[in-house]
Amino acid sequence: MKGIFDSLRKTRNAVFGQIIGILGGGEITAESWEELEALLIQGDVGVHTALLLVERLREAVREEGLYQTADLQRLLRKEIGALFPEQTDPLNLDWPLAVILIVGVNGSGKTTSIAKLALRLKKQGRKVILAAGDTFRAAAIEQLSIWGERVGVPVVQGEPGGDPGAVVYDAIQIAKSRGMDTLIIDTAGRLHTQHNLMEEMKKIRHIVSKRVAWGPHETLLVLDATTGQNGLSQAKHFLAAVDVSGIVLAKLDGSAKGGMVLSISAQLELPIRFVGTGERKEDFAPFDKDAFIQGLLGEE
Ligand SMILES: Nc1nc2c(ncn2[C@@H]2O[C@H](COP(=O)(O)OP(=O)(O)OP(=O)(O)O)[C@@H](O)[C@H]2O)c(=O)[nH]1
Ligand SMILES: [Mg+2]
Repeated sequence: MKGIFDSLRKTRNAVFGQIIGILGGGEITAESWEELEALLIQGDVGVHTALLLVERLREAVREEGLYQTADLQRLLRKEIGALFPEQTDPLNLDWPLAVILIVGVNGSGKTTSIAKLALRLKKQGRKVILAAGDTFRAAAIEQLSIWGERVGVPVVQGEPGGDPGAVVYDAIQIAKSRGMDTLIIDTAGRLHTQHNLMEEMKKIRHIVSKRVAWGPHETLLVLDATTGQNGLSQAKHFLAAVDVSGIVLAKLDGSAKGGMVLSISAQLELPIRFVGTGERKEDFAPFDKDAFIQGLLGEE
C-alpha cells in the first residue's frame, strides 16, 4: 500500500523540493520572496492561494523579527498546515442505511475510488453494496461490477442507457431487504450536456432523500490530482449544482500538481476525505495534513 508521502514523490521532486532548496540557508531577501511565490504558483498551488501564503509568511516574519530562510521554512510548514481544518470529522455514516453519493467528471477516478472506499468500509465491518448509477457510458456498469467482485461487494445494476434513478431506487430496496448498512452510488461523469449531468445528480439526490432519512449522508466529489488548477474550476460546476460534503483526490501518485490540495482547502472550503495513491484497491488513504506537508516539503 502506498501512503501519502510516497504518492507525493512527483510533486515533491518537481517543485516543492526546490522550495526547500531556496530556503536552505542565508538571509531572507526580496529575491527569496519572489522565488517562493513563483515556485508555489508553479507547483499548482494557485495564484490566489500562493499570494495568500506569501502574505501570511511576510507578516509572521515581520512580527517575529526573523531574517533567516531556515525560519521561513519552518513558518511555511506552519502556514500550509493552517490552510487545513484542525481535524476532519469522520464520514457521517451512523445511520441504518448510510448512503454515499460519488460525483465527478469523467475519468476523474470515481469508480476506482468507490471500490477502494467499499473495501475500506468493509474491512471496518460495514455491509456495503454498490449501485451502478452511470448508465450513460457503455462500459461503466461492467467496470463497476468487476471492481465489486475484486473487493467482494455486491453491485446493483440496471440496463445500459436506462434510468439511473431506477437503479438507485432498486439499490435502496435491495440494500434494505438484505440488511446492508452502506450504499455507495456511482454516477455518470459525462452526459450529452453539462446541464443534463447536473440535473441527473439532483434527481438522484432527490430519489435518495425521499427513500432514506437524511440521505444522501455524504456526497463526495472525486477530483483528478493530475489536472491541477483546471480540476478545481471543474469542481466549481459541481459545487454550484450539488451539495458536496467532501473531496476524494484521486491519482495523487501520478501527479506533479499535488500543490492543488492547498487551494482545494483554501478556496473550496471542503474537507479532503481521502486520496488515491495508486491503481490498486489498497492504494487509498484518509487525508492526513501532517503526512501531506511532509510529502510536499520532505521530512523536517
Ligand atoms: N495512478 C492512479 N491511477 C488511478 C487512481 N484512481 C484512478 N486511477 C486510474 O484513473 C483511470 C480512471 O479511473 P475511473 O475510476 O475509471 O474513473 P471514473 O471517474 O469512474 O471515469 P468515468 O466512469 O469514465 O467517468 C483508471 O485508469 C484508473 O486506474 C489513483 O489513485 N492512482
Ligand atoms: Mg466510472
